[in-house]
Amino acid sequence: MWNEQTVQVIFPAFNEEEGIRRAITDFYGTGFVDEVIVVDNKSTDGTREEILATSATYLFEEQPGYGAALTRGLRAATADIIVTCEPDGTFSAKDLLKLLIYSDDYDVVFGTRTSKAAIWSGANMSWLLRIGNVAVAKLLEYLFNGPCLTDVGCTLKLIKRDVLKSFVDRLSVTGSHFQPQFMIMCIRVSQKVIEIPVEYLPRTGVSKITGSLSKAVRLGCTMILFILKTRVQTLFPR
Ligand SMILES: Nc1nc2c(ncn2[C@@H]2O[C@H](COP(=O)(O)OP(=O)(O)OP(=O)(O)O)[C@@H](O)[C@H]2O)c(=O)[nH]1
Ligand SMILES: [Mg+2]
Repeated sequence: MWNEQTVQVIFPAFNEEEGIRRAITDFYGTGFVDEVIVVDNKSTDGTREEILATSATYLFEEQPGYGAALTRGLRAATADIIVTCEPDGTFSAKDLLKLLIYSDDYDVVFGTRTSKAAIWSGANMSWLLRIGNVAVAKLLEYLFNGPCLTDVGCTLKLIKRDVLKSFVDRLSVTGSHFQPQFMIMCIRVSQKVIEIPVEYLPRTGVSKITGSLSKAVRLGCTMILFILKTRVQTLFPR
């Protein structure tokens, strides 16, 4: 609970057996979380067993993809405050408090992993990945008249239920470029959106999205095309 409001944390999980239990325990350990919901995206390792050994709620998502898993969790969420995160050790449960404090004044709080001082040694945030993230975030910021944005891939975000419910049924990106669509929808429905720096730690387990340079570049291009296409579509509403 935070100021009389219920708090749920959603983790998308695809083969995260190494870090999932620790992530669940850490978030419950903050004392602010009423429920952790983990969306198992057809994991083939021991992720399911690890989740079931905790008090987290287990959901199964058949459709593969980072966006599909997150969307499933967001549609199931019922709390006043909903937080999304990854169970791969890259985020610190301590940062939940930062997001909650901002939620007193904002509807949506985006984390950013591109603040140099908060990037831990060994974290997967190369110079190129950092600059690429900032550049794509600036494109989104300027085209959609958003707040200062410096990251388009950070899963650690907070959103109030009323804002989420106004667009959750329209989320359609099932793949790894889910975040720009989520961010655009937030910016379009609320003036009270802010981005804050969060800690970015080394990963536990195997990287699935930005671990290789070619995958990261391809994802960056997909995000740019998505942002441009969405901006054009907003000029000609159906
Ligand atoms: N890639 C991928 N991730 C999924 C899927 N379903 C759920 N996830 C989860 O989504 C999160 C993002 O994937 P990551 O592999 O951590 O990708 P990333 O955060 O861009 O980069 P690294 O943390 O450096 O690997 C993780 O928690 C995954 O377990 C899926 O189908 N594909
Ligand atoms: Mg990750």
